[in-house]
Formats: sequence, structure tokens, C-alpha cells
Amino acid sequence: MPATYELLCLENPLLDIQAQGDEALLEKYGLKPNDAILAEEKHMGLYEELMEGHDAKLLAGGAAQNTARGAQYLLPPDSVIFIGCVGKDKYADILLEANKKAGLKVNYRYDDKQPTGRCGVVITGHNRSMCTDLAAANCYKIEHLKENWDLVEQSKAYYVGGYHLTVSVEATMALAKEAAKENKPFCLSLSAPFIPQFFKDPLDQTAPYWDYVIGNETEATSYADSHDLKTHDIPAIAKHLANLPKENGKRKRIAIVTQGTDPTIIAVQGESDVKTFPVHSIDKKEIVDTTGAGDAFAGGFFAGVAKGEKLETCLDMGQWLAALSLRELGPSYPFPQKSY
Ligand code: 26A
Repeated sequence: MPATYELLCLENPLLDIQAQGDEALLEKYGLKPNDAILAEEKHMGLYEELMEGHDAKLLAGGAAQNTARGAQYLLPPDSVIFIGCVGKDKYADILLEANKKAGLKVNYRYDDKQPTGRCGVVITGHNRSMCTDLAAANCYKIEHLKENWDLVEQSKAYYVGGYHLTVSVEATMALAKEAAKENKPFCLSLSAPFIPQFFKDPLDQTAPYWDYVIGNETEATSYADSHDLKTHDIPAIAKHLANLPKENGKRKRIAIVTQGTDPTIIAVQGESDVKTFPVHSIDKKEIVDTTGAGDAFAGGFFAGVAKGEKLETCLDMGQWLAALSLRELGPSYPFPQKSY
């Protein structure tokens, strides 16, 4: 079957409920200023409180869905498809609208009972605390992937957000194994410190299949701690990730660790030198919101991979898209479209 999509992305389609907060709000819900967590019962009041008392904006979110919109931004029409589970509600319509605007194809499964997942994003200064009630997103099952396996076969590369390890390890592994079997690139993001910390075993199960593994410095150090690497040196951690045992010997693994405004670190399997790559500098005054900057970087980077660009160009495309996203509210990209 001829390949139709350059990239298939799987993870949690979420609606971001984003607002300015303060210490009192963080304290009320037991949130750290800069974090991403799964909501518990005690957090359920947060979403309404953000909407009613804090003038929240409703924005399309979900980390890998942001990356998918980002990759599509840089690729010809109909290059990227995103899959995940939503509810039958107006929140799903907001996501569809944003995806349509970005030209992103989706194959949502609609759950009958659960509403679309929500991520409360509480901004305090330069920090943002994210608290996710997965709801329908948590209902994605391997059967849904199997029912749509033609899309998997029609895609040339797979990107799974590590956040999906909280939902379906089976679906993640099915894509990972298919990638190795067909010699297609399989990309995984570490997503948040709690993934290497509390989902270590599922993460380790996917590790042999990573052709690309991507994360930021806090996720890399969380990985180092949970795997007892006894170092917080980012280049050393990146090198470790790149050189873990690998299933598909036809591709060298590439590990990418972003560090905010500090240079991005890249380690290639079997290479002794770790590369560093500067970010695109942007005037502090121009930064509207950092939410989703990492997702944007991944989107730009994998658009480059899909185009077959050399590593330096892929990195530059990632930095370029991240800089654009920093100038927008939430995990968004500017329209009318800018070209790289
Ligand atoms: C399972 N969890 C916690 C999550 C997320 C998530 N996306 C998927 N699963 N927690 C936060 N996000 C998304 O991260 C983006 C910023 O990088 C938010 O929806 C936000 O758009």
C-alpha cells in the first residue's frame, strides 16, 4: 500500500484551560509552580475555578497533538495524522476547529460516556503548572488502533507522546514494533518528569524501539534518577539514552534534550562526541507564553526528519517553530502561515 502520511502521532487529545493564577490557587490544589501531573479527585474543582474566576482561555492542547499541528505547519497538506480519544462534546469541536485550521488530519475515537480530556494550565510568572483530567483520552485502547491499522500502514513514521504510557502501553508497543518491523522511524517523547519516575517499566519496554527520543532537561534528570545513573550531566544522560540496546539495527538512535534557552544537546548512537545546538534567540518582551514550546520544537524537528533533512536542519526547524510558538498564546502557531 502506498504511504499517505509522513507522520502518525498518537497521544491524548486535550483541551487546555489556561489562565493566570497565583500562589494561593496553587496552594489550594496542592500544585507545584512548574509541573505536569494527572488530576486526582481533589483537583476536579480547578477547571471550573479557572474558567469562572480567572478568565481562562480554552485552547487546543495535548502535547503530541500540539507536535502534530506543528509538524503539519511545516509540511505539505495532509502530511500528518493524529489519533486519540475524545468525548462527544463541544470541547472536541474546539480541538477539531484548531486541527482543521492547522490542516492536521485526525482520526478520533469518540467515547460515549466520558467527556473530552482537560488540562488545567495555571500560569504564575514564567512558570506553568499543568493538571490533566484525561477522561475520554484514557479510553483509547489497542482495539481502536487495530481497527484503524490501515492508517498505521499508510504512515511513514510514528511519534508517540510518552504521556500515552499512562493510557495504553499496548498501543504504544504496537506502533513501536511495527516501526522496527518495517524499518520506519519510531519517536518517543519523555513528556514530563513523572513519566520516567512513575512509568519507568512501560517506558523501558519501549526503549529498544526508540529511533528518536526527545525530552527536556527536567525529564532527562528524572530519567537519570529513576535509572540510578548517578549523574545530572545532560550530555552524559543523552549519551546513555542514545546507546541503550536497540531493536532495529538499521537506524542509529538519536537522543535530543532541550534546555529552555540553553543549547539543545544531541547524542547519536555509537558517536563519542555529543553535539550542542543553539536556540533561536528571542527578545524576552516578545514571549507571550512558553506552554507548548517543547511540543513545537518536536513538531519542527520531525517535519525536518519527514523531509529527509540533515540533522542540523531538523534542529534548526525545531528551534524556528519553538520561537514562533513562544510568541503565541498557548501551544499555537501563527496564522497567516510563516514559511521556514
Ligand atoms: C497525561 N498527561 C498528564 C498529559 C498532559 C498533556 N498532554 C497529554 N497528556 N499534561 C499536559 N499536557 C499538554 O502539554 C502541553 C504543553 O506541553 C497540555 O495539554 C499542553 O498543551
